[in-house]
Amino acid sequence: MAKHAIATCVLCEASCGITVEVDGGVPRAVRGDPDDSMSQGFVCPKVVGMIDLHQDTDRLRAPVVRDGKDFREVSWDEALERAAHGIRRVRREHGADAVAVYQGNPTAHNLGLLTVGQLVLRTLGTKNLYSASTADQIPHMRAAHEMFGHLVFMPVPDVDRTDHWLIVGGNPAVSNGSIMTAPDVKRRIEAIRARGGSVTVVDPRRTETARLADRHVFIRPGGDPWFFLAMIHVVFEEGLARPGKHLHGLADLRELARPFTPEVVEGRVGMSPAALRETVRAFCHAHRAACYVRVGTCHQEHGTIASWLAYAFAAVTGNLDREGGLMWASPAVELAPIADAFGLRGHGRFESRVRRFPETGGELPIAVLAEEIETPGRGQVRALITSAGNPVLSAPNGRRVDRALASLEHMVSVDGYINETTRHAHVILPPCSPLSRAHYDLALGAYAVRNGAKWVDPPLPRRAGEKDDGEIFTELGLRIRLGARSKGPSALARRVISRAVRQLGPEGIVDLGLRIGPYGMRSAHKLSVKKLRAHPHGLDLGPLMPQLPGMLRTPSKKVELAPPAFAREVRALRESLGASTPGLVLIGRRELRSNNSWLHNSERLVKGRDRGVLLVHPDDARARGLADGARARVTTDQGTVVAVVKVSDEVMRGVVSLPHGWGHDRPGVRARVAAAHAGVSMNDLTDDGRLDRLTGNAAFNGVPVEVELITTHVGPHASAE
Ligand SMILES: Nc1nc2c(c(=O)[nH]1)N[C@H]1C(S)=C(S)[C@@H](COP(=O)(O)OP(=O)(O)OC[C@H]3O[C@@H](n4cnc5c(=O)[nH]c(N)nc54)[C@H](O)[C@@H]3O)O[C@H]1N2
Ligand SMILES: Nc1nc2c(c(=O)[nH]1)N[C@H]1C(S)=C(S)[C@@H](COP(=O)(O)OP(=O)(O)OC[C@H]3O[C@@H](n4cnc5c(=O)[nH]c(N)nc54)[C@H](O)[C@@H]3O)O[C@H]1N2
Ligand code: SF4
Ligand SMILES: [Mo]
Repeated sequence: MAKHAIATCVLCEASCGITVEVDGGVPRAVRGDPDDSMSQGFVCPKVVGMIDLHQDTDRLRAPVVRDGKDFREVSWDEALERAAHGIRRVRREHGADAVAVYQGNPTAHNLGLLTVGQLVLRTLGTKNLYSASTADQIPHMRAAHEMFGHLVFMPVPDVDRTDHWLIVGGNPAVSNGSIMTAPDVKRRIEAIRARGGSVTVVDPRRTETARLADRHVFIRPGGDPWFFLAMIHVVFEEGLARPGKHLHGLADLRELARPFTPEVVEGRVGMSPAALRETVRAFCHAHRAACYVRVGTCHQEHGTIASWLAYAFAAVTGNLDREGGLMWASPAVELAPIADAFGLRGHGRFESRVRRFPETGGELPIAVLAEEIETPGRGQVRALITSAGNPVLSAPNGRRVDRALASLEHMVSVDGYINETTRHAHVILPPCSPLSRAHYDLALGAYAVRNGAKWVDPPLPRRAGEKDDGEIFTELGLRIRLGARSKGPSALARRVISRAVRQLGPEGIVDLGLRIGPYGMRSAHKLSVKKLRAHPHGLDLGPLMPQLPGMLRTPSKKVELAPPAFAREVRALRESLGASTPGLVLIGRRELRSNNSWLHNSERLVKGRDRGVLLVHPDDARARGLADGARARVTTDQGTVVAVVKVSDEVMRGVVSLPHGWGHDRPGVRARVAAAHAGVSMNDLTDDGRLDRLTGNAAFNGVPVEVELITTHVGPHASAE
């Protein structure tokens, strides 16, 4: 008899409620859960990945160790001891900084990794802490830190109550939303329009989201800081400012924006002054408007400035902390105290060894990892722990990362796959599939467009010997003897946190967090894990509520509109206005059935037409003799890939686009389906020297490239050279 288990899809930030049909312990089908309090039945095509991942025979079911080229299965005891022994040895011989850590994107969706994983990895005492955050949202975080007082205080658009949604550098119709848990974005966009509102998309590509919107305006890659400065300029010039309360630095912001008229920035932004002014007016004339920036505005050399100005634009137009504008969620388990406990706060307390790049939230930019491994001297990285990440494909200049990883003395990966990164590991510790672990959205709850809470018990039993990520890190942490040797002022705190996390476990931490949280014991909700278990489809905790000024942690207890560190950068922006723009530039894109560098081993998700095509504008194609199906060589200072061309005016003139996350044809990768659909890695082309100046975030977009015709005939697949 088939059973139906209630769960949550963890494959993206939408966190859709699902039901899984289970027959004889095997998941047969997955559907949207119509009773889910947040997603009400919505799922996207990627949801089948939850089953395919669980069933994938290439996914490791037992730990493996590598001697030479080949991996062999070993017992957990042997694998954990070997993993820990190497880490202990490198720490003993070369100090704590010689062990680096990289944590990838799925960490954000994994309760064990967000609790025990953070405890072990963020308290190792190494300054070589890296994660996908510095290839993603750290510019938003730094902006939130300076403006609102904490890195985790990133605001979200209140899409369900807005009258105008301005989307800059995000494509939620495909990504399903990011730093914004909003299942079924398409329906929400349609609802805005149905209630008489409108949606504008600003993007160098006419995206799937742009097609749902009322208006799309092209922007030159990297033009966003100038765009927002001019937007703010127009707000003041046209008397459209409606600054809300609790703001500091309004006059300074106005002064900073003064020189940046739409006419002055036109060349850099690639937008006519009329279109820019129209964008401001559409926003300001709406009763309530939300300005949403996402990864496209982060992957650039002034990503932090773009994030700051976007939030500031919302504030000066009276759309911050207001219904239908940018708001903050009130999650059932508060995120800031957890972030504090793990040292995820602040900026600039130490620097990387080689390039002297400052940390943010205790982390260094992923773009410097390779040089920290390659460069000899005290503090050189000799060992690496990766968890839920694939920097060989996801970091800028991935080929260099690939070479650097091959030179490590010791590498441990917590991952279910032997992929481009983990093939370099000496030990791989595989977690069970997401369908065999408990789930609570500890991180994403802080970025939901509606407050809610849901606890999921493991929908499927584990096979003998399987462990989840939390259990793996508990055992690894014990064997590394974490804390035993640590000294200094934070050592005691570290030991206290360590004991608390170990004794409570992930479920205990959530339970405690719920009880002391805003819907806990002191409220009418009385939330606890037990209470959530009684509501397996989740609890709706209502719309977003105003949070100012209580939540602010800035010294002034106000929203800082012109933080000095940012204001200084505006000068640089003025100077580089006239800088000549290169010929063609490359931007990335995401695809509905893909997920960064993974889920490519699911036949159901990768089948179909070749999606890894290079999009080229008709004028640029003509100038280079390129037509649909032609094979072209794409070259940067870092490398070359060969891709099949698709001519399309959906990209702006001067811009070409490739998806990231592909390139599975490297030797040793154990994922048969993915290898057969290898594609090319965009990050063979990107530059680890092009960074957001204020955070070191990878500037993946706007990379100058040359594109040349190789052959006009239709190639079977894109390939690396
Ligand atoms: N299906 C699917 N869903 C995903 C993922 C996936 O790989 N596949 N990845 C997940 C992850 S890790 C994340 S972080 C989120 C990201 O979520 P989104 O931010 O929505 O992701 P993208 O589709 O990359 O959107 C970025 C947009 O920025 C545009 N862009 C590029 N350069 C610039 C620029 O300089 N300025 C402006 N204004 N726009 C620019 C691109 O054309 C693109 O449309 O998606 C998540 N969801
Ligand atoms: N050029 C370019 N590069 C980019 C981007 C871009 O837009 N353009 N986007 C960037 C962004 S936004 C991001 S977030 C990064 C993502 O970069 P990464 O986080 O480095 O890479 P992912 O592809 O998400 O790799 C996820 C890995 O985690 C494993 N995994 C999945 N679930 C679990 C789990 O529950 N536990 C464990 N232990 N492992 C798990 C998978 O098997 C896979 O190996 O890429 C960045 N790189
Ligand atoms: S949008 Fe798709 S991938 Fe994202 S959580 Fe929902 S079903 Fe899963
Ligand atoms: Mo991401």
